[in-house]
Amino acid sequence: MITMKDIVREGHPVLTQVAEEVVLPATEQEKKILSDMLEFLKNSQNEKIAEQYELRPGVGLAAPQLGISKRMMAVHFEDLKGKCYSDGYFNPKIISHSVEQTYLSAGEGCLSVDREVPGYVPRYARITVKAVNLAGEPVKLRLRGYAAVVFQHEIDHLNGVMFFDHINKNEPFQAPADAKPCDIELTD
Ligand code: K3U
Ligand code: NI
Repeated sequence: MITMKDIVREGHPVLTQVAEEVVLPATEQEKKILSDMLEFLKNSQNEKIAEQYELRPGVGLAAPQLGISKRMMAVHFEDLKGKCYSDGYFNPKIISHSVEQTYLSAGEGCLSVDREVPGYVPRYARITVKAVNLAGEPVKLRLRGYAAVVFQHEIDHLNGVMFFDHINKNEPFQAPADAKPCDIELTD
């Protein structure tokens, strides 16, 4: 099973590289890695298992975070409406996105970053992603709000981009123009 000791930390060159496309159909070894990544996320959100193995909770994980420079990512979370996203993806690609941006009001964290980095991370509010899932099926996902943020965080890892690369250095808490946070219910 994957534990925190398998996760590379900032400063490792793989986190700044553009990962290679996976030649599809994926090999059994690639499918096993991706399903282990999904299992890690489930374990990390299970209180008992996380405590036993000292796992930090995560909602997403990308293969470069394991030192593997391939375009594979897994997610495991529920959005604010309770919709569940739990799968692994090969070669995810954002094929369209909104002009409107959003951000998480508490900023973002990363399992490869052992420190708090304060500031808003501007993200597209809505994206459409094409990928092949763990079952080998081509999928087209229309994502908004929190789900869009999680996928953009993970796809960034496949492009060698870290969340703090997006934070405004001079004004870290300056909200992107016309953007609303996606984790707070706004009444008007
Ligand atoms: O955002 C996290 C979380 C964990 C449990 C419950 C609710 C939220 C933990 S940080 C996280 O999951 C990163 C994982 C990473 F770095 F390995 F990719 C992904 C992330 C996506 C979007 C926003 C913040 C963090
Ligand atoms: Ni991350």
